[in-house]
Amino acid sequence: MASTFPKPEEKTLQALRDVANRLRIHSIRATCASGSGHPTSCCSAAEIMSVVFFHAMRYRSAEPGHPSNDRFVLSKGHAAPVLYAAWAEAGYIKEPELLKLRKIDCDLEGHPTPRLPFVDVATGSLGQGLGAACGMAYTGKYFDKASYRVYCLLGDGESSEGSVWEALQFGSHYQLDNLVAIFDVNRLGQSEAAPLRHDTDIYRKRCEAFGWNTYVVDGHEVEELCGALWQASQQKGKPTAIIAKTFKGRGIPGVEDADNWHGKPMPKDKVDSIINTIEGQIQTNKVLPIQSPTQDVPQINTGSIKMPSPPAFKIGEKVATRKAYGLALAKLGNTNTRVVVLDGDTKNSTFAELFKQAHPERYIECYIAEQNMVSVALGCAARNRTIAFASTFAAFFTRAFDHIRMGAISQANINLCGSHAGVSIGEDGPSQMALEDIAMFRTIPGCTVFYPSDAVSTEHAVCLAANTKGICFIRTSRPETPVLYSQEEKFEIGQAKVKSYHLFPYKKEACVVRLPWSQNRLHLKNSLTVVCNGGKCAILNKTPDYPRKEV
Ligand SMILES: Cc1ncc(C[n+]2csc(CCOP(=O)(O)OP(=O)(O)O)c2C)c(N)n1
Repeated sequence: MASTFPKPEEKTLQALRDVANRLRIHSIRATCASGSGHPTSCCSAAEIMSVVFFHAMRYRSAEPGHPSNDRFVLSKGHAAPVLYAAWAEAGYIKEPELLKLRKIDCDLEGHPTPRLPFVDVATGSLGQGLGAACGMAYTGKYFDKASYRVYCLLGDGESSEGSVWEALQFGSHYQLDNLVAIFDVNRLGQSEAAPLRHDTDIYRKRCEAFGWNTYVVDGHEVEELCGALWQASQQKGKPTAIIAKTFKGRGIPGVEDADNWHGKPMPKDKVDSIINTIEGQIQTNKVLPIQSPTQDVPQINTGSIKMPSPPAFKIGEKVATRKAYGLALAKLGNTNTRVVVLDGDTKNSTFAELFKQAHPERYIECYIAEQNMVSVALGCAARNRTIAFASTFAAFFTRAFDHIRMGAISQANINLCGSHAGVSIGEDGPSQMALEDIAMFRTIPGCTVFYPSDAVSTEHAVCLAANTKGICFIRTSRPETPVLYSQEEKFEIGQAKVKSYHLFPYKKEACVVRLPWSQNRLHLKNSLTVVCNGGKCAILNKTPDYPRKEV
């Protein structure tokens, strides 16, 4: 530690210890009342939470979603009760509410979701919080150019997830010195010890190798935590990792550091004596002042975005929909400076590069780490700070399915574009061919799926996606295809257009029809039912003949 660290006064340190013990008590009581939850995972993190929330972070406790506030991401989402307890200590949640944890009519869910204004991204599927925190830190540093900082708490067991290391790589590559990752190294996972147990030196070496400014501390010593967080605030050009050695179930006699206590509330007949023991260590009721944030976040507009001009394509002209996507993004970027684009080293295939050429300062290269790219997009879009579009081959989004699923639980507004859809990429072979993607995205609650059939409808899809809440998926194709629509054509979500259809004999009882817009089920005037997966559709009804019809 540098000698200039302004050591807090002893009474402040004691107050931080006391807050930590109150966080333990709240977590134990709440999980006991709900009969489920993870009190031991909360207890290991109590001092970390106390120091982060009541010493390091700057925020308005009455306005948890304020854009100038520092952000906190609880990546180990199962420790939600300690997060709720911190907001109760900060005065935002009323203490009795904590006892409604996990009840059907209470927003204090078992794992945090943005139903709560102090939660930016849902967590609970481990390994995803740091990627989102990277997106928030990138947005703070490069788009908002504001002084808010981002804190992320991870479990040690959680750090076995590869996506954690994708995020660590991203954080140092982009020099996110406004980002702090805190590893709660309590030795234990769910069913056994985490692989590195308490070997904090290996964590340190790994984080340093990933380019992070790294400190190892005793995670139950508030002074050490204050020191490491102060050091982090002084760092330029590197994110900070704090490896905090802790004990799971800290403070609970007979449970601390013991196996088989993960995800178990304390037995009801033992709770009073456990709480008495912890209360016995509390010396003060001192309320610590919370530092206010610097209000330097710019005013922005992320609603009602319009294209500056109609599509410039001519009917019959051959344009790949993937290229139309890139052209549309570049155009959209001209009208709104909060449009940002991410891609996973495929920008010359997805044509996201056309946006990069037009607006290089708003393009984020995420390299070949699709899970992290989705999480970074979620972080960028949190608090509606940006309108984020992220692209790769549609096939590769399938490996980020869980991140996309969590994005829906996060109520996120992000736009994903998958190129090289379907068999039309032919010679590249099946590894590059997106076949399952459309089914995958259609399982995501609230997701809008666009499968445009030409350049004009692609441009409209981009603009509609930018204005549509929830996750949007735009599916583009590699080959050049003829433009079908005029500049004036209007498009709406949920409305299919039948530009023309040609029924060709396929089998006696089925035909093939081409439709311009993705639609599940279409009842044509002549009462044929069409089931469509993208542009090619099968007619299910038996048809006596095979009409051709232009509409
Ligand atoms: C991706 C994923 N896999 C598995 C789980 C189930 N799970 C919940 S908590 C946990 C153990 C987490 O251990 P650690 O990260 O060390 O956190 P601790 O509770 O020890 O603080 C597991 C396996 C999960 N929530 N997410």
